[in-house]
Amino acid sequence: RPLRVIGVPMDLGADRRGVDMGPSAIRYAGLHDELVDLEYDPTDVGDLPVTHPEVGDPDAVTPRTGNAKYIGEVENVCTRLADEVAETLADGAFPLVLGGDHSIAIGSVNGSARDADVGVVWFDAHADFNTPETTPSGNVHGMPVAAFLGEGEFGDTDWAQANVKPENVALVGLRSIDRTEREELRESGVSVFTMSDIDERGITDVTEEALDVVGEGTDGIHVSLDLDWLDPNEAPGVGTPVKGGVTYREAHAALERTARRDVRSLEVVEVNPILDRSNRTADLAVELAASGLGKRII
Ligand code: DIR
Ligand code: MN
Ligand code: MN
Ligand code: MN
Repeated sequence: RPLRVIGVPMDLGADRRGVDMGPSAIRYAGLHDELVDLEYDPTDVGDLPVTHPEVGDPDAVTPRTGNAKYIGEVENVCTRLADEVAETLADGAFPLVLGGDHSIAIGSVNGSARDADVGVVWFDAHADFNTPETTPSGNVHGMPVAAFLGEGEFGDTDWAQANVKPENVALVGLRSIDRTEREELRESGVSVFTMSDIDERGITDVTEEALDVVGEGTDGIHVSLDLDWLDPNEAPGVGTPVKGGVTYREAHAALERTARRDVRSLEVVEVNPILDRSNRTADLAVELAASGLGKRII
């Protein structure tokens, strides 16, 4: 099975610098060998170019729109990423995208959904459902789900909105939602599974329902894995840790269930090696990607 690794060293969508080193850290954690063990035929296409804030005058390079920081640069990178992902699929290969902050998902989802009806399962502590109108931080990594669904200002653009129905989107493991995004999320038609749901029903039950939702009537599933989904004790190398996340076993169980479905594309994001301890969050990203790609014990 041909697979393409696409690195996106984006950190302009988040406040904490260092997540641009995520793709390197994940590669260093042994991604290639793991993919070969899984009997994929991986080609690493390298990293997409991303500007650094230190280069020139940030406001000149990346004009703001409303209250979204670096939105111009996010648009450029996501447009290129969408092309890369769509081309990978058209060539019959599986796209594995390495972030970078979660703003890149706008590109991954657009690429995955270019020639197909796609559902999206979103493993995250956060809802990522802010818009430039509602965001308390201005950080685009808090907006990708709203963006690819064309909420708010994103609906006026041609690069953000994707061919994805809110009814085919499920957010799993949430425990941090801004007051401003909560109302929009409730009205959106997106399925939300909080940590409380996981406490009450267990991870396999919740994951199966989420996968049913995103798979219903679609040609395939895009899997978006934000490492801050896990408890910070397990995944300390993330920019916005929130306590009370899923355990190591729950994370593997969810991705193993996911792998049984029609997974079309996968991204792992928000690994921040500067905040990590001995690259353990990148190690975890490789392990969980492997589970999501079908790794089994026997
Ligand atoms: C917050 C944080 N909701 C924001 N979002 C994060 O800035 O909009 N998403 N960290 O992953
Ligand atoms: Mn950078
Ligand atoms: Mn996120
Ligand atoms: Mn998050």
